[in-house]
Amino acid sequence: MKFADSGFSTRAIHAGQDPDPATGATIVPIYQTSTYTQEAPGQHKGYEYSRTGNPTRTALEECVAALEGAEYGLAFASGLAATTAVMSLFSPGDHVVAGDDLYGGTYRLFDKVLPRTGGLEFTYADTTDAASVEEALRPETRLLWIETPTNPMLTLSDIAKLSEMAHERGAVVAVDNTFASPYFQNPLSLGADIVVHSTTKYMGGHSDVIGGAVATSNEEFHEEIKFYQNAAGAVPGAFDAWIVLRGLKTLAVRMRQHEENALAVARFLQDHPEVETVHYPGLPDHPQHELAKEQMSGFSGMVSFTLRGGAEAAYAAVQKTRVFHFAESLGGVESLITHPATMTHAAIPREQREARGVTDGLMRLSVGIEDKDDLIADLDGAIRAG
Ligand code: P1T
Repeated sequence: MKFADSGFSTRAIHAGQDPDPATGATIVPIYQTSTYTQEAPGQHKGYEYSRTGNPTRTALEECVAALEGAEYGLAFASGLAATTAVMSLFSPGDHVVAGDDLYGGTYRLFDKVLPRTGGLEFTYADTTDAASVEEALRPETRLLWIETPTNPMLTLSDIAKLSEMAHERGAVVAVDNTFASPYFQNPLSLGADIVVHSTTKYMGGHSDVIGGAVATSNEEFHEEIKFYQNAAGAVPGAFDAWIVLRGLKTLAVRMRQHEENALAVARFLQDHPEVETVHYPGLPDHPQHELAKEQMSGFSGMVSFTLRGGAEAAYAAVQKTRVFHFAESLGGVESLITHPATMTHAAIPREQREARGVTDGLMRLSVGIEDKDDLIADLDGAIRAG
């Protein structure tokens, strides 16, 4: 693949993005077409119908693959559509071990949909602990699903160690890399087989699109997932593919600023008298700080915390920020504050949720790239007022 040996930003800006062959347009055009005129039966320029393939989507797919160091990339209409497509590799009776601290929507898909429609069986394990995963693996386990860092507790799982263990037991390893982005973590290089992204988040980067992606270097998995992409049809439109592609061009500079701001915010919260706990892999007292330094090249931009005043103080605080918007989602240039228990993780039963730390008092920050003094002042005001 062209630019495979180039640096990250060169790949982000150029991979899959040659000048348009028809016009020379420097920027990949938005091929807003559903179909392609053919010369004769079986004779066309590589595109027949936009569910099957679209040149703007192809550019995005090649760029995603390049950023993950993968042979192949596929783009989807959402992160959950990408996750669903990965699950098409498996058959009724297959067993999946998944982390017990996942995005609530992923849990809902695993808990409520895939057992019924795909006949898959799920066991949830603490993937921060290899022994817990080992115990959950069965002879019929075909997939280990890891989210790292997790949403919203920001715990890390050892991708290399777990991949080795799963492979020894004949299971495939898929990693949801949404929180790290390909800039800070490349799971395939650590031994995973498949990477999944919600491109809605850091990759798109501007809170203006819903999308997903899958990357792998395994040709068989790629062909099967690509077949499913066309057969089931949850593809992004050309404009959505284009807007993610445009976001990718600035991914590296955005991620560096997200990380710098998140570290400043996490340190500020840690020293704040009203704050009870702070979860950020970049803090030296984070339980997997050493692992974060090993398997990630940065700590990304997500921070979770609780206040001494508990849920009541949290409810007050989320209504008082002015720079941080109280909203779901993450990874955009603008800062967001989220209340996972009632928003992103409401689909998980309370007891299960609270066992992993997702209490009514937990707040999650997607630290944006505004001026960090403004972010800190905003939080300080909201916490004190709360
Ligand atoms: O929303 P969608 O593009 O379908 O992506 C789903 C998804 C998958 N994986 C992770 C780790 C995620 O965080 C998400 C979506 N998360 C949110 C909307 C959120 O606010 O946490």
